[in-house]
Amino acid sequence: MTDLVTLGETMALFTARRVGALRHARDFDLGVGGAESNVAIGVTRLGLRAAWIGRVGADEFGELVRSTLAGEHVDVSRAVVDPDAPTGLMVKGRRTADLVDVRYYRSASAGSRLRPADLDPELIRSARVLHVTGITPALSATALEAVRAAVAEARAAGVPVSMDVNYRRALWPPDRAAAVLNEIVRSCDVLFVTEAEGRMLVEGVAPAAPAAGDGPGVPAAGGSLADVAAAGDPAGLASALAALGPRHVLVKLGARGAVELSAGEVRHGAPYRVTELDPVGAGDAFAAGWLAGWLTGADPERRLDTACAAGAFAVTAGGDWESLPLRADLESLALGGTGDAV
Ligand code: KDG
Repeated sequence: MTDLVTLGETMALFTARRVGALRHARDFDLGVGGAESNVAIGVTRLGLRAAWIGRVGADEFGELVRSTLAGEHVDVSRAVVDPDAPTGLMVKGRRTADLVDVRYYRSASAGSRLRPADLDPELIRSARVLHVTGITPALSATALEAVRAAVAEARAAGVPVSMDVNYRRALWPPDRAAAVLNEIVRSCDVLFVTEAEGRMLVEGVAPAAPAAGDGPGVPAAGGSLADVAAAGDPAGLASALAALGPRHVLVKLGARGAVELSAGEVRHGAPYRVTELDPVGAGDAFAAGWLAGWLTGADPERRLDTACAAGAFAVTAGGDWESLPLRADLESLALGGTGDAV
């Protein structure tokens, strides 16, 4: 049985090795990245079973995507190889030592041609959770329909739906994103947002986050619930989002940790102090950590802590998913082996 089923686009990812303008990069690391497959890898590393549905081109990069996910024990048996479109590309540069910049070459890619017929309804019906993101609906009309169909299938079968908003400014404007994603949020059980994304959903305000990437995830310095409240009102935002339908709302606060609203109770997840190398993928790690805790019946404090620890781990090395933790890594973080819990 599959614990988590997800669908989306996974691209080949070129990462410049040297800091500076991309035009001066001389060599690149080649890997893969995709928000949904990052979550699938994240839960698999924490001992669960995950399946990824998506399209890749009939090319070397498509092979790379499938073999990388399979190598991480993600079930890719439903991945479609599309002979008529290439695998999408993502290029990651380091404009400065602290500034990661991400560019996409994915319009008309195989991944963006995902469609409802690519879904395996039986796989979705038999899963314990369906995880979707706000990236896939932005890729094309058929990809949006695929997300809608997957969510409808899950709901009809009583399978909980999890969604990470993952707003990507490079893909669509905030007003269109808010309108489309609001509809999906209403069918969700679990919702992951940054504060800016949450405001976009409830107020239609454009997130100030960068065009791509995950936002800062959950790295660095400490913060109490009072600091959190002073910096905005994440608990209030969580209630406004819960009013749309989700039973669990997770607001990611970057260096200030995270706030969860579940069953009317607000919890603050404390951040972990780690050295940040690459923030991209931290939100996916957070979602994977939370979902793994939820699916294994961890108590609410522990599952939120697991999410924060997984988010912290993800920023400690390059790559969108490579630094996702194993269970043993989480223990070492809690023991102070890799950083100081604050
Ligand atoms: O969440 C990390 C993702 O940004 C990355 O892996 C690629 O899916 C991706 C996207 O669309 O940005």
